[in-house]
Amino acid sequence: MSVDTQKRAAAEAAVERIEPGSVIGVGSGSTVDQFIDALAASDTRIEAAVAASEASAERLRNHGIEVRDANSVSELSIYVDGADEISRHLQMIKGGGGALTREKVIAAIARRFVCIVDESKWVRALGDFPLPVEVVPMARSYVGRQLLKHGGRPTLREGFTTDNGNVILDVQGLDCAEPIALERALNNIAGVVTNGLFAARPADELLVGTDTGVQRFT
Ligand code: ABF
Repeated sequence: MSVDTQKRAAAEAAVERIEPGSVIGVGSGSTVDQFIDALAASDTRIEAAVAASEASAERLRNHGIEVRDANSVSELSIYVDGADEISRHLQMIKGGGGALTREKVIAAIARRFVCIVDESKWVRALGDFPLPVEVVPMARSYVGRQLLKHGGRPTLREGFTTDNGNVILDVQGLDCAEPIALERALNNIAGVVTNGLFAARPADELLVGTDTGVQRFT
C-alpha cells in the first residue's frame, strides 16, 4: 500500500467521526487535503470549518464548504489534523508545513483532536524530525542563540514566511524526552510565537493508516 493510500484510509476514518451540521477545525498538509476531499465526497454535510492554513481554506471553499474565522467561533466539536511525528502518548511534532501557530490555536479551541497519519509518522520517541519554531522576524538571531543554549541546532527556513508574517527556525538535536517541559521552555523565549511540540495538549485520538487497515489509539 502506498503512503498516499495509507493517508487516504486514515482520512476516511476521520470523516466517520464528523457530526453532521457541526462546525469543525481543519488542519493543513497532504493528509488533511485527503480528509477535505473525502469529507466533500461523503454524505456528511457540515455547517462550516475553521482552517489552519490559507491552502486548506482555499481547498475547503473550492468544495463549497464555508470557512469561518477562528474569532467567530467559541468552540469546535472536533479538530482533524496531521503530524510530522506522533508518539504513543499522542504527543506530536507538527509544523513541517509552517502552519503550527494556527494549528495550535485551533487545537486549543477544539473539544476533540483527531490526528490522522500514515505509518511513517508513528514513532517510539519524538525528536528525529527537526522542531519548527515560529519566530517574530526581529527576534530571529536572539532566539537562535537561546535555542543553542537548549542544545538545539537551529536553521532558518529560507524563503519562507508564515501566514502570520513570521519566520521559522527548524531545530535539530533537541532532547524531547520531556516534551511538555521543553514545549513550555521554548515558548518562554522572547520572540517565539510558538513551537511545533504539541505535548501539553496532545491528540485525543490517533488514526494510523497502515497496510493492514486503520489502527486507532486513544
Ligand atoms: C500538518 O501538516 C503539520 O503540522 C505537519 O507539519 C504536516 C503533515 O503533513 P503531511 O500530512 O503532508 O505529512 O499537519
